[in-house]
Amino acid sequence: MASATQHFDAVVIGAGFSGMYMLKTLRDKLGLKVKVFEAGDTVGGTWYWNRYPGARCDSDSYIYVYTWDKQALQEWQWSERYPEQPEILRYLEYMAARHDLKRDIQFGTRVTGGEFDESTNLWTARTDKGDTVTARYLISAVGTLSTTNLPKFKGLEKYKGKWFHTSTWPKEGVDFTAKRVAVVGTGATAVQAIPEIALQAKHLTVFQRTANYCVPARNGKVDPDVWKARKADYDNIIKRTRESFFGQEHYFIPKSALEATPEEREAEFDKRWDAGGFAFWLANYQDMFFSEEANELCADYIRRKIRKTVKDQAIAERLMPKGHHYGCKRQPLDTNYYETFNRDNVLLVDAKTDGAIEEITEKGIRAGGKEYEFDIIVFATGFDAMTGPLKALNLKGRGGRSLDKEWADGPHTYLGISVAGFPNLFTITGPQSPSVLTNMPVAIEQHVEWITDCIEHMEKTGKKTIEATPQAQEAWVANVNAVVNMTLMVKANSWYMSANIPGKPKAFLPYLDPEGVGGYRKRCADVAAKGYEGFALA
Ligand code: NA7
Repeated sequence: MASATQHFDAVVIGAGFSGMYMLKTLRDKLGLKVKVFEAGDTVGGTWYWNRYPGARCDSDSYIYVYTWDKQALQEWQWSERYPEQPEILRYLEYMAARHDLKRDIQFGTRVTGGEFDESTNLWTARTDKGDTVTARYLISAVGTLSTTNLPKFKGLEKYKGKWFHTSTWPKEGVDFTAKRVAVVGTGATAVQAIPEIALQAKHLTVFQRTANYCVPARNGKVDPDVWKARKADYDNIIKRTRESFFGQEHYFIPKSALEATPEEREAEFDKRWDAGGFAFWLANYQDMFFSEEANELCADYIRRKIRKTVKDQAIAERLMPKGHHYGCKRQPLDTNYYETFNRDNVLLVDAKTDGAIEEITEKGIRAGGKEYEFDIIVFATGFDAMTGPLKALNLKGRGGRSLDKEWADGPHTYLGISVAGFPNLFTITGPQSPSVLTNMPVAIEQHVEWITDCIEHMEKTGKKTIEATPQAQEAWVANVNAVVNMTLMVKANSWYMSANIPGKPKAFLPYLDPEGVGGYRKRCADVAAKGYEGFALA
């Protein structure tokens, strides 16, 4: 409902993991008047929208939680090693109810614009429902993977069947029974969805542009004794994950893969493969992300696993990643992914050997000169990651500057939290912060707590504005690039490198701190301790 302009101390955009906690701290810790706008019709963010079959978190459930409600940590019980989408949504509903968050969240409302007024030092935010509100602080909690990437396939408008994108999945689900289905994409999402869809569909065709390195998730029930021990140890778990490299309890082998004997290496690889999850990716030899030779040893191990799992060696060959390094794109976790290609009702169409997608036709997809007919097409083609959701807010800072123009060659931020020329704007898990390279709740809590302390400081000292200085911002951008340039990650055509969207300026989107998320936490704390070094306060 459109209403007269209302004023708040802070406006938060988004009610997923980030926005909910931001509301909690600003309202209940600092006593501010806060308004949250959320496009979905309940809390959840990523977990509200991504309802495709097989959707689950790739972090272990015991660390995929808020750590600030100690009672909830004891009370809430995850049912499996990796929480499934409906269960995460139930968890977030439970937390929203425990802390009475919904009363300050306006659902079904998307923020469509915002301007900073230099004469009043206030932000004005507008929504698609006609709201206009003002606030001193504007906080984006829009998530990193929330702007859908639907590639501009020629002919999609002609297609007579049904099509869906995994990131905006219908609430009522999709019935694949007796249907001929296509899945386009083989990223982390598709790797979760493909085995599930194959079980239901009459026939499934997978369109692969780049073969991925998948490692087994090894989901399942967790031993109740393990749960008990974890619950008793939560204080230490929290400390360890906060100080860790990736916000997970994974630690590199402090040795080069090249120093190990072949037998020793194989045993270490086996251990991580058998453990499942991100261990193979994030707890491997420490030079895996730096040395092509070390990396190739990991890549070769996975290729051998694919060869063993997939019966038809011609298909195995197509599924084997070649020409890009292991681990430099987001690691997909698989549950029967490679096994799915042994099924009679599954066909792989590989862009490199069978031909790339040329167009969508009335009846299906034409690739490599051949038309494939489908009742349903599922696009698992990912997101305009990290910068996409922020640009979509149409924010105007000092002098009417827009993020679009300021970020013409990629993001420019200070610490991934603040943008020069956009006073009192904070971006939770923004570009150039560790965010997607970590277990998200760890990164989110660190940002929310830092922003809360910063706003408390502003309120106590009577400061009206805080903004990154252009110098600090450019030094940060240089730092982000200098670190990642030492790794193999820059060579990948990944969404981390903005390479998944034609025309998107090539830039590394997150931040890889040399000391991990723990090191980044210290850096941010240090900035605050030095009176917000690199920021201008007025
Ligand atoms: P991703 O990881 O971006 O994967 C998208 C997939 O779609 C990937 O296999 C792409 O191939 C493929 N793709 C993208 N555009 C096209 C076109 N135009 N034609 C054919 N194939 C295409 O997205 P996900 O949703 O799987 O994962 C995103 C994150 O969500 C994930 O990393 C987790 O953090 C959660 P490509 O490899 O680019 O050749």
